[in-house]
Formats: sequence, structure tokens, C-alpha cells
Amino acid sequence: MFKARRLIIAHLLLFAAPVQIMANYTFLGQLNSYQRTESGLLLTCEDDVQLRIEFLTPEMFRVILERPGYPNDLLEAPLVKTDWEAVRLEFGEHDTHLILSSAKVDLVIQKMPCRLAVLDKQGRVISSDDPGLGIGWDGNEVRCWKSLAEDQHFFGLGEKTGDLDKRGREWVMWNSDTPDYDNQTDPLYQSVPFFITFRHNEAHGIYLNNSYRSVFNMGAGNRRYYSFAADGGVLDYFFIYGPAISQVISCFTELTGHPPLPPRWALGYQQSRWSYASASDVRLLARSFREKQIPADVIYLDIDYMDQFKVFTWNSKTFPRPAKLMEELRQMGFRVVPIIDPGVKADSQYSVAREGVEGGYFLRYPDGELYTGEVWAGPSFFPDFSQKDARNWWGARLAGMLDLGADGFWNDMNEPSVWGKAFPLEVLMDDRGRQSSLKKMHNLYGFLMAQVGYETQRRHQPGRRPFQLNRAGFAGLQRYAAVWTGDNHASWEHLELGIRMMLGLSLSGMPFVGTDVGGFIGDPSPELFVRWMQVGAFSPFFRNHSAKNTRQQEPWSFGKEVEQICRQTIEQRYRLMPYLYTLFWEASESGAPIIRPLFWFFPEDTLAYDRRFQHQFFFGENLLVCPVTRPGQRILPVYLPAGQWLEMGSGRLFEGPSEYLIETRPDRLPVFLRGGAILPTQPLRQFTDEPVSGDLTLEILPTTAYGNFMLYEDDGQSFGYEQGRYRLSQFEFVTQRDNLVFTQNRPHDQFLPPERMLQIRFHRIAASPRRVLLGKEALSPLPEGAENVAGFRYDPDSEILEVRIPDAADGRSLKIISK
Ligand code: MIG
Repeated sequence: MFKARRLIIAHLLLFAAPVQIMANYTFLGQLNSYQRTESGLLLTCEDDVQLRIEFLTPEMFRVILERPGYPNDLLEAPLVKTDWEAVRLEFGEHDTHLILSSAKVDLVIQKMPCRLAVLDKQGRVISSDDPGLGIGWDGNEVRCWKSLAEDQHFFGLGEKTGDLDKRGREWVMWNSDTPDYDNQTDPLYQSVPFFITFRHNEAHGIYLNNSYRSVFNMGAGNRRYYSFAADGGVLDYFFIYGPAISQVISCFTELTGHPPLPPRWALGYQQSRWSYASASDVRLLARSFREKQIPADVIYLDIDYMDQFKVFTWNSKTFPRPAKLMEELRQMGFRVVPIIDPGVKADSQYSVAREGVEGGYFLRYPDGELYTGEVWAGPSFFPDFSQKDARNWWGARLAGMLDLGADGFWNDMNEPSVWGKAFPLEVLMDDRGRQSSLKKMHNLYGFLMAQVGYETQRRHQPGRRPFQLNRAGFAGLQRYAAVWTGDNHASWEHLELGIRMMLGLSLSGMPFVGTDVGGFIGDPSPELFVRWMQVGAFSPFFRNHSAKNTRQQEPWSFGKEVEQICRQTIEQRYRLMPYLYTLFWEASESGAPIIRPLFWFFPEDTLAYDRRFQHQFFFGENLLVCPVTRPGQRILPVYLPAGQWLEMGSGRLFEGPSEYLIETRPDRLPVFLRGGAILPTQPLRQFTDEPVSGDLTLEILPTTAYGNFMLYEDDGQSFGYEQGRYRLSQFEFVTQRDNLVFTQNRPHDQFLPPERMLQIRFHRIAASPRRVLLGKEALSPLPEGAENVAGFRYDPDSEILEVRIPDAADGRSLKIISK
């Protein structure tokens, strides 16, 4: 009896298999024919499935899977560059494979079955499809499997928890409101389906251009492959070869957009809280910063400025005259950024809701019924940011906020969040007339909202650089907004996690990133708060924010001692502003992040990938920051890669590569100036655009034969730089046996900073120089207190030689002769 039944079941299974009732993958089969196209190949495989390969640059090609019977519309929104110059390719056919070669890589296409492999010019395989699996699909799901090497590391994937190296876990791309997340939570608010991986110390990246829910298995539950898949849409990916990681990011951000130069004030210290409850609280806050002489630039207004959480309204009791408030703050050197929630209270008495309903600007179910979801204001409508009229309408409302005096927008809850619950997927968006469901559009919602905000600011205030802070996002969001890592927790674990998340986002094309400094949920101890502020000062985006019902978290809220440390910490950032601003300029040119992991500069050094040092990071090229992330940590193990490293503050010089145990201090982090560095700094300001006169200072560590730095300067707020109104100063030094030569050039000189001297501080100079020459003129020792005269001063204790010269690129070099 039993046996017979089993047999029947077995038979059923046998019969079932050929008609594929069971959900199994079909894999890309053999290559039947091919066609050379202008920039690549069109491969036709079994069952007329096609693979389109297009080279966009010698290091970047695109792979598109086209399946008969499935729509073939490619995602456009994240991509900015579509017209790529033709790439010179060589093509060859062999018995078993085809080869398509650019100047940088060889793409080998195996015929039976059709599989791709990428080789570098030394013939080393840097990437290959899994031989058995390769590319496959199962209904709407499309997937690509690639072989996993034993020592392969993965970085990026946008806003992700876990270690910096993403190997060994499966990651999901689905924008989600996840308050109080932890180190396991996934997915979070943003989706960036892009990662960087290393083979033979060479970097390459893969960007999956698909906004459906996608999954990245980086060797989770197996040691054979890593894979990426999307629930729908087209398998459409870009392969980007380095071999330098900087090259991968540069290509990826050429494709998805370089972050624009932000207004300089957005690099200052920013204060937020949910919420500063009234205009008088905000005034008091602003005055406190100025009275206490703690530099700050921006104040945020969280949801309580609104009337019953209705977007574009103001509470008439607590914020009676917003324009006046914002003007007063402006006079004090503050910028104001109000929060904007996408949910519009479904209330027929409320003009925004009425306009939206009448105009047809809100999301609807496929049967035409308006969608409402619950958020702060209660049942709410959601604008369709993909629809032209809705964009204009929302833009006009935002313009109203700008007219009142807002300096930017803080776009929250745009996953979109409906109290963190599932947003119905059948709901439709216009999507340029395609009427796409949220299956495709969900991950793009925050991106599109930010796009409207950015474009509105550009249009409405053409002379001013836009600023936005966005919570949800997708690849390419860097074009429109800075991002923060959402609702973290005031814990030491989160301080570390925040560093990893900032680095991960930085490696995903999003350099303008920060955490809620001090922690959003929960109360930090004074020690945790201080350590977080110290990391914040070296974060690209530096904002202190905390939740309702938590303790006050302003820099002075933890007593005098903490206040003093915070003041110094923030001051340090303001002194470094010429350097930081230049880093943002570099990011706008090449996508290079502000903060970079150790392996950015040391890809061949295995310790640069070591988990133990994953919280150390470079702040630009010249400073290595070693955060203290544990309570009571007196001794910090650090890794200093090859080169010389000068500890800022103590002046101690270390030699790498080596691990060191560094004694920590409560009032600052161990930060190291790299051998060969030229680090520009400026006099202190209370806000970034405060007119303060004083010298430009260069800290130089001339322990190498050569060093240089290109300083970028402009007015900090307009688009004048697009017309060439900026200055590039190239500072260089060359060390020879008995002398040191410093020069300044101006490759571009169409911006005039206030008059100033150049103060150059050469570190680790063993003895007072015999002579210091500026051109042919011998400089004399500086008298005590001398400000505006040229000269030099040597301090044998600190081994610093300070030289003052006019800040002029007049072709004269500075020569320091020691013997
Ligand atoms: O449901 O506006 O992440 O920064 O303070 C919470 C109130 C809504 C979430 C944001 C947080 C903000 C808070 N918001």
C-alpha cells in the first residue's frame, strides 16, 4: 500500500518535470550565433535568448539579457551619461569561444554553454561566470552567478550593516524604514546595487541596473559562487574594471553621476533634534552656539514645526513667523533646513491635499482608487514624483519654503515608509507614462523625491548651490543629496557600525554621508558622546541628531569638560576646511570619497583588509583617523601601513608598515599625518562663511622625496565655478640631500581669496636651517609676534620649521638649505 503510493508520487514528479510546474531556474544555454555591433556583440543563445554586450569605456562594459516574451525596458533614472565614445575593440572567434578585447580587459565568451569571463592584460582571470550556473531565470526572476575565489573581498552595496567586507552574507535591496536597526538588520533605507571586489589585488565593480527588489548572495551558505538577482525587470549589469579602486568609483560615478559641489556651509557642524519645539527654542539654541563660541552652521527643524504634521504648514503657535525666524538665524550665520515628509494628510480642509487630489498628483491603485497609508499626519496620500505635473506642483510648494528662507530640505520617510509596514506593491506610478507598479518604483521613490527637490532649488535659486539630506535612496542619489544612516542607537556598537556604513556608502558612489552623531535612540554616556563627536568631525556629513524622549545632546549638555572637548573637536574641523572643501571638489570631479578605507591606498597589503582595522579610515589622502570606539579604551591597537606617520598633537613619528599600540587621550583621537603630506588649514571661524582674515597654513611632512597637494578654492556658494571662477593652487616640495625646495603654481586662477600670507610648517626638521631663500632673497628669522612679514622660525623641541611668505605664485621657489 505504502509502496504503491510512493511510486505514484514518483511518477507524478517525473511527469511534472518536463512541463516545469516546479519552480526551477533555466540557465543560459549554448551560443548559436552572434553579431558584432558597434560597441560590442549581440549573442543569440538557445531558445532565442539574447545577451547584449556593449563596451562604454575600455574598462567598462554592459551586459543585458533579453528574453523572448519578457519586457525589455531598461532602467534609466540612475544613469546620467548615455553618450559614450566608441571604444576600440578587437574581436576574434575560436572553436570554443569568442574574445572581445579592449585596451584594458579581454572578455572571453565561452560558447557551450554561453559563459563570460574577464581577463586582465596579464591573462589573469579577474571574474568568471559560474561554469554550471552562469545566467539564469525563473519566471520574472533573473540571476547571475559568478565564481567565488577563496580570498575575494566585497565592498559597497550602499547602506549595509555587518562588516565592511560584505562576504558571507546575503543582502537585499528594498528600501525600508528600520528604526533602531542593529548590525544584522537588512535591508535598510537605501538600495545601491553596486559592489566592488578584489581579485589578485585588482579591483573591479558590478552595478546591477535594476530597481526591483534584488538580492546579493556574497557566498552565503556556499563557497562556490556569489550571485545577484532581481525579482523582475531586466538582468542589466555594468562590469567595471579598475585595477585601482579609484578607477572603479570614477567610472561608476561617471555613469551614475558625480556628486555636485555642495555649498561650503554644508560641511560645517550641524545641530538637529527631534524636535526643537518652538521658534524661541531655536533662537536660544543659535545664541548658545555663538555665546559659547562653538562653531556651527546649520540648524534642522524636525516634524514639530508643522501644524499637525501637515507638510508645508507651520504651527502658528510655536512657529508664528518662520520667515522672520529664518532671517534672524541667517543674520547670525546659521542656515536652516526643515524636514519634508512625502505623506500628505488626507484631509479635505488641507489645501495641499486638495490640490493633489484635484491635480491627480497622488499614487493610486490600479483600479483608480487613491492610495492612503498611515504616517505621522494619519492617513495620507503619496505624491507621484515620477509624474511631470506632480513634480512641478511639489516643486512649487518647495519653492515656497525656499522663499520663506529655508536653505535646503531634509527629506525623511521616503522609502516610502508607512509606519515601517509594507507599502502595497500593486499601487502605480506614472514612470514616464509606463504606469509601473511599486514593484519597480518602490526603491526609486526617495531618489525621485530628491531629484524634484534638487531641480527645484537649481531652478528657483539659480545662483545658489542646492542642499538636501535624504533618507531613502538608490544608485545615483549622490547627484541630489547628502545621506545619513537613519535611526541608529546611542551605543558603542553603533559608533563602530556607523563608521563601516559611512565607508560602505562612500565606496558606493555616495561620499556625502554621516550618522546621527551621539546616537538617535537612547542616551549616550558623556564618553560615548565625545568619541562620537570626534568621529563626526572627520565624517563627510557632521550632524548631531537625537530622538524624542532622549536626553539633550547639544555639545554643552554633558558638562563643562565635555563642552570644551566638543568645542576643540569642532574647531579642528573648521580649521581643516580648505582641505575638506578640496576633498569635496575632488569628489565632484571623480567620485573619490572623502573617507576611504585602508585598502584604498594599500590594495596589496593584506592587513589593509583586516577586520581588526576596519574602523580606521583615511580622511582624504593625508590624514589617517584611528577612532576610539570602546569605552575606557586607553590603548588602541592601530595599523600603520608603509610610510611615515606623524601623530597630530603629540608630534610623534611612526614608521610603517607595522601594528602599534597607541596611548589614547580623552580629548582627541589618534590622527596621523602621512609622510609626504601637504595639509592646508585656515584660521578658526564660527561658521564657514564668516569673513575672517588670516593666513593659509600648510602642514608639511617632508619625509619623502616628493609631495604635492592641489588646493581648490571658490566662493563656496554659487555656480560661478562652472564659469571658471575658482582657483587651483598646486603646492609641491622636493627633498634633496641638503635642501628642501617648495613651490607654488596656479594651474587655474580666477578666484581671489582675501589677502593673506602663506604659513608653511615643515615638520621633523632636525636642525635649524643654515639658510632659507625665497627666490634669491634670504629670509631672516621672524621676530616674536611678527604677522605680516616674511621670515622663518625654528623650534628645536617640536622640530618644526615655520616659514612665512607672501601667498603668491610668482615663480619663486622657497629653498631651505640645511648644510
Ligand atoms: O517616524 O521626524 O529618521 O531622523 O527625527 C520617525 C522624526 C520620523 C525619522 C527620522 C528621524 C526623525 C524622525 N523621523
